[in-house]
Amino acid sequence: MNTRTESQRCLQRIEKTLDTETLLGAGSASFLLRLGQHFPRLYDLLSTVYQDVDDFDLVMENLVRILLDCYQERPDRLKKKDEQRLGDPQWFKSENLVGMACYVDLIANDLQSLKSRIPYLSELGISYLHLMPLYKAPEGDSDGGYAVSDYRTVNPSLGTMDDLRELSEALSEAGISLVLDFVFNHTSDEHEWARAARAGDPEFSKYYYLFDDRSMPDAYERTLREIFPQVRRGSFTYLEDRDQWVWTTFNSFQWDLNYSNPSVFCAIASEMLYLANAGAEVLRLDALAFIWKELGTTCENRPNAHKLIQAFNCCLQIAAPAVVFKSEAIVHPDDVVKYIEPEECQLSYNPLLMALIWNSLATRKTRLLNQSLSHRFAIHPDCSWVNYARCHDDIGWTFDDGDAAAIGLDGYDHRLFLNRYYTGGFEGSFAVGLGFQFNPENGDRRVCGSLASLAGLEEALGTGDKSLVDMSVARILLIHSIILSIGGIPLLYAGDELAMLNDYSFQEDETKKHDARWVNRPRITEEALAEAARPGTPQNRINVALRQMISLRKANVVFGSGKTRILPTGNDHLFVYQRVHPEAGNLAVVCNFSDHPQMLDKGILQPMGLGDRAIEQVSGEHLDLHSIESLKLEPFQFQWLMAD
Ligand code: OTU
Repeated sequence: MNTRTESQRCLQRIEKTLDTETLLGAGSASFLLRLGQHFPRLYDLLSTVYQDVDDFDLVMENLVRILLDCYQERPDRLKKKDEQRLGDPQWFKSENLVGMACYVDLIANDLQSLKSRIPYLSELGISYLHLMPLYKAPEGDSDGGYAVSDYRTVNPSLGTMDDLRELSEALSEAGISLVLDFVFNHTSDEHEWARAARAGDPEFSKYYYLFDDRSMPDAYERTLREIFPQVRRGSFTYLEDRDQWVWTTFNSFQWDLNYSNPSVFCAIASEMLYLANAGAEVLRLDALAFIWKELGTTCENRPNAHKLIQAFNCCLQIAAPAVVFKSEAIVHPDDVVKYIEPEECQLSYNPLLMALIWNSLATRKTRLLNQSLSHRFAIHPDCSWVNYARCHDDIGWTFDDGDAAAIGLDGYDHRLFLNRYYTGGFEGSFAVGLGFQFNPENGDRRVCGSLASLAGLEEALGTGDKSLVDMSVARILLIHSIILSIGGIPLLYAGDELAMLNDYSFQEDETKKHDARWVNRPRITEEALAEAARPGTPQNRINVALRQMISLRKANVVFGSGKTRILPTGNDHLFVYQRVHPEAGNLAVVCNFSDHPQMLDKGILQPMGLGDRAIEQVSGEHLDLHSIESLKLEPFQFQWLMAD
């Protein structure tokens, strides 16, 4: 029997047990319709992953019951949103979307007081708000909330689930989409599943990877990458009380879930839909690359990880279709794009653009940026990048060594240089940053620091040299100009709109001092807001210009649904791209990464359809393109050009 008929047979059986008559009467018609539409695919995906499971039909029956329960619990407001989004599936491609990521307790005190920050966010133009994990988590170090002890309970210091629901409604009324983390690779060791496993419960022991001796951990570690080598060497943690080893890719208190067990898939699907029903419009798939383990491989980006993510997406299509996935794959660019499909993740962080912007600032050259993006920027037309320069994490240099080799760079050496450049080991560097997770085995390390400090503002303010301050301001605006215009959802990290510097207070905190990423997670203080509001300060110049760029973006569809073309310039310091839109016309963005003026040959601009006269959108300046031979760009200057 082929899987199509098998799935039909299975669905018919399940529908019989569901009593569809009553369901239709109870307003579940659209659920049944969508179940019929998506069940064959869901069956197909899961049956290949779980082909060795005996009672597979029972797994499917259990899953459909979970989906139905979640659908029935879904608030009417969100069911309306489902219909609305199904009619406008590309809503996230709108120029109107501008994102921010923040910790609830660092931008406000708790969920209640965050409500009073909505006017601030709206006024800045924010329409997509990622609240860092706000769930119940261990006291003390919880990896910034990424060790979840209960997906259905808000961390008591931040409020309650009702507060979260209320906030999501208030955000929605203000036109802001709520983004929540779906931390599904691991739970904290305090999650009730982990506690049960630790107590020897046979069912929950199968939720994790527990080993009685080192033989399997050793076998796996032969091919694993170490993610947090400064926390603990290897990827396993010894549990003294049980005399067992548990798989912990990240911190020792984050236990990896065992997705080879279909009960884990079903249990997590239920938690996922609970978050969807709390009002999340986007779920950020944390550490999604790691969910499938296979001996003899890196246990990252495995084909079955993709199948599982697609299956989770299928569950959303059936029970909460307003919700989209954002991939957090901070991995090799070839692997990043494999998660980006309408049926898998509609959105994805763009870690390559992020890393290459910092590379170009350090080297003043755009060759690697051009070389890489010219063949890597284009993704599925129904999906979108989330472009960011800084986030709550470190910077990893995830460019491709082949792209580096193509312009004569050795990837390994170049990463060593970048790490030195951004962590104080390179004389003359403008950047102030900290190293993160040094691995003595391969010399690898990553970089932490706030956007403003890494771009030179901390150093410049320290010297008091006005020209250095001006340069760092220009660098910071250059970075923002790119993420706002290159195509995709721009995502600011809270505090970057105020050009906040590194926050070293974590070094005094016992629960944080071993994790340098806290240097780039500042508390938004009244002082920082005042500094950015005071005319003439560098923070104010940045804030004012950023606000202006955001409003320009939101006023022109060319920033939304258009297409991007990266253009070679013949000048190693310039980065030029074009946004093409059938109705709005073309936008040409030209960026100078050099600390010297650079000339852009007019021949590059000519085919962009700007005509003889152009307007630079930010300054409003008119340019006569007819009478010039080349366009002059000041150090770190950018221009957004459109036909006059
Ligand atoms: C994510 O990042 C989160 O963004 C981190 O804040 C968490 O600590 C982590 O997962 C665990 O939940 O290691 O340094 O290669 O880079 O998934 C960041 C992918 C991380 C990893 C990424 C991970």
